[in-house]
Amino acid sequence: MKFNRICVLGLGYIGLPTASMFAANGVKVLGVDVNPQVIETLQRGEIHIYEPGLRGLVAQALESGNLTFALQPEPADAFIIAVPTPFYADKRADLSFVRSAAEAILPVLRAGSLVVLESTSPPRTTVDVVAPILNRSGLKAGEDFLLAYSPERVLPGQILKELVENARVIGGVSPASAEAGRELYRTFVKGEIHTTTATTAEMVKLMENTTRDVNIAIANEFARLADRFGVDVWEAISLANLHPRINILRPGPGVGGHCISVDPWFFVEAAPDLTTVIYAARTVNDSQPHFVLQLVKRALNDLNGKRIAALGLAYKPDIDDLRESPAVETAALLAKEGALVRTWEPFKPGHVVPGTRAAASLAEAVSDADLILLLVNHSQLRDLDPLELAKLTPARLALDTVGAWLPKNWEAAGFRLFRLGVGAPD
Ligand code: SAJ
Repeated sequence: MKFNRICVLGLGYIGLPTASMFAANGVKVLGVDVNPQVIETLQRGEIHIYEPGLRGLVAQALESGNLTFALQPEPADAFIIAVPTPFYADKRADLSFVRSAAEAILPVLRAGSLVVLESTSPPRTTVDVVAPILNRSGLKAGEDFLLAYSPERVLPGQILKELVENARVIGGVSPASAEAGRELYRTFVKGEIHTTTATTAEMVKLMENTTRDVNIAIANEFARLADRFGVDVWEAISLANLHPRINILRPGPGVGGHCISVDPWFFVEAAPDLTTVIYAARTVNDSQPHFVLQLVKRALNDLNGKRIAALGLAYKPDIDDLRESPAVETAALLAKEGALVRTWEPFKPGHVVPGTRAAASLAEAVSDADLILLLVNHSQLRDLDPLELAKLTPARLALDTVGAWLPKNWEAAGFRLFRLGVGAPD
């Protein structure tokens, strides 16, 4: 099958790199987004999201003349849906963006076209939600047009590399649909491409992120146990990981981001009777900011009026993404409990968490603090010299929730260092 012209719906963290990658590899691409501001920004040659290398790739795609933008799709050989699938407050999947993307394709769908859903979705979404919408065209999925599911699996911060190198799974509603998907992505994917059914491919994606969530939950539970039993969890994990078949992940203030803290709920919603472990893991990870709150209370006795410098707000190290961040939640919880919290996020200095104040610099954040709280393992925070920091702050208490700081260095600089997952020894 020949793909001369494709349409990518949704120009966020996945859609924009994907559209640009196809365009840079010689395919005519129409990038579609319902947000006029996004389209205007891109048409001006700017980009609205941060991802290393993305600006250059978009510029290259625009220069080639292959990438254009619009608010509505047009007829194409293939359509890729890469819109968000967030969840509602009660954790049910919000498929409204997937539905409206499918509805936008409806008027321009032609016999023989391929439609690929990339958005992370609950099991059976391609078959039970997308196919019925597209079938309203009078054409039938898997017979008159091709329909497949191919999960994005790229790691934020490394999207451009992983988009090309990662193995890719393409699940079709028919074998021909999966095969067409393989040909489409072969345009730029260097990793292996495996074909299967649409629902299998949906499950693969959810299983990957759920496994990571469960593994982080067990690490967090080990941290709580170590705290109770007077053990250093970081030492215990590194010793356990010497075993050839054990790889315990890192405890921390919780699990954030738009993927791992969201996707396991799709399984729970779809089959609540079968998801005991998955539900328990979500509960542990979601309650981890409350565990940190208890640690801060223990270090300061009483939170009321205490000044806390909260360092880092991103959901993980060395990125600027604050979505579902446990660091943000922890800062807000502390403020709610009466602490005076000043935050410092080096990747988003102006960002204000409700109830707290955003410092314009590290020095400002710590200038009158009673306690320094490390919430994200950003390289620049991990590498802070406690001797230098001691000159900037009256605080002599510090709490490390990510296993970044070496106790002997901090103690030598005059700090009492508390650490998540480290109980008081006998
Ligand atoms: N985290 C820990 N301990 C660890 C590892 C991570 O607490 O040992 C926390 C992080 O701090 C962060 C959260 O987990 O808050 C998630 O971070 P992550 O680096 O594990 O994953 P994401 O959400 O940035 O990206 C994941 C990736 N999935 C897997 O590694 C299985 C990525 O490949 C997916 O493409 C992405 O989700 C997605 O879009 O679904």
